[in-house]
Amino acid sequence: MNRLTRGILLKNLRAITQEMSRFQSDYASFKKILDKAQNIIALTGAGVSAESGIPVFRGAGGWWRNHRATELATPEAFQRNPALVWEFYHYRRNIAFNSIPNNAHYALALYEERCKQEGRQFHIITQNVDGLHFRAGSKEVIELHGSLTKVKCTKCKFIDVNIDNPICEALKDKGDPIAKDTNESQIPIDELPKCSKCGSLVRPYIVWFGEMLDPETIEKAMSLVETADMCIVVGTSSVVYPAAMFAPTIAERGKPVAEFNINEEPASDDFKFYFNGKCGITLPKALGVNL
Ligand code: BV8
Ligand code: ZN
Repeated sequence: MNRLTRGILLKNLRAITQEMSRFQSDYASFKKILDKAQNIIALTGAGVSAESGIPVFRGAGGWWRNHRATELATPEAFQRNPALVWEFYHYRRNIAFNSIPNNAHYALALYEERCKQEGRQFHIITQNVDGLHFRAGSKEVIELHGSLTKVKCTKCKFIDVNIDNPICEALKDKGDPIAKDTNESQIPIDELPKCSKCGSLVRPYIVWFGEMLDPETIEKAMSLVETADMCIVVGTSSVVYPAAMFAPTIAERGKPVAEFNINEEPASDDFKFYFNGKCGITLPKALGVNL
């Protein structure tokens, strides 16, 4: 091979590896900084549960019948047709309760354990409502948007844990995500799930779009954001507020943020590390946990 071709080949190879490394940080340098951090936050989104088979919120996974998931996750939708929204949440409860945590969940739970032994703080702030972090063994978890395992009474506001599946007889075998013809739901309102205290209609204990987050929850999350000296962002499109502002706030304070996503590009140039790939693979490697 003559010198010219070799030169061109080498230049191209350098460009490709440059491009690749633009979106693949060095695990060793990340680990060095991570193991010195004292107050670590892991901010997770639907992507952390994707390898457990739970559909993500946007893109193809974000549809149910011919509704966008984000249209059904609103108080207006529940007001208009509580049965349809309950069919959607029955579908989501059914998937979540029949899914198991994946290596990304377990890696976070093991790293929390390690931090506890080393006297360091490690908290998960999740946008997810599937409960898989708890099921993987994580203890310090803030569920920003509520949980599919709970219901809230529309009248007396009683919040109850309820993992019955189906949650009521009328929802048995309902919630088929493909059935296009049943755009509305025919279940009579008095057959929908009821409050164990006052017998009124209950709703999923979920923060819907346009609803305020629970003040205590947001306060706890914000105080962790203010003291964090390291943040890992796993499997989120970073478009939903206020969760989407946590990692940039930490980056603005000059603290390292590491993003784990399958996307081509990092969500923000201010993030110090970016690990491209399925988080079930990249996260255990980056946290140095053996599963
Ligand atoms: C609020 C519960 C104050 C539902 C959710 C106009 C009017 C009203 C409000 C607003 C408005 N404009 C803006 C707002 C605020 C609004 C908002 O942010 N809207 C966005 C869409 C612009 N926020 C709110 O309404 C919040 N409340 O602000 O109160 C207020 C009140 C009134 C008016 C103004 C302000 C409440 C937000 C909570 C909504 N509820 N969940 C349910 O789950 O049923 S949020 C919902 O989206 C889910 O929780 C989900 O987790 C979350 C975020 O999505 P992601 O988790 O990021 O998931 P997504 O699918 O988007 O991305 C997945 C990512 O994973 C992708 O990047 C993908 O590449 C990656 N991935 C996939 N597989 C893998 C992977 N990565 C790694 N490995 C893999 N294997
Ligand atoms: Zn009640």
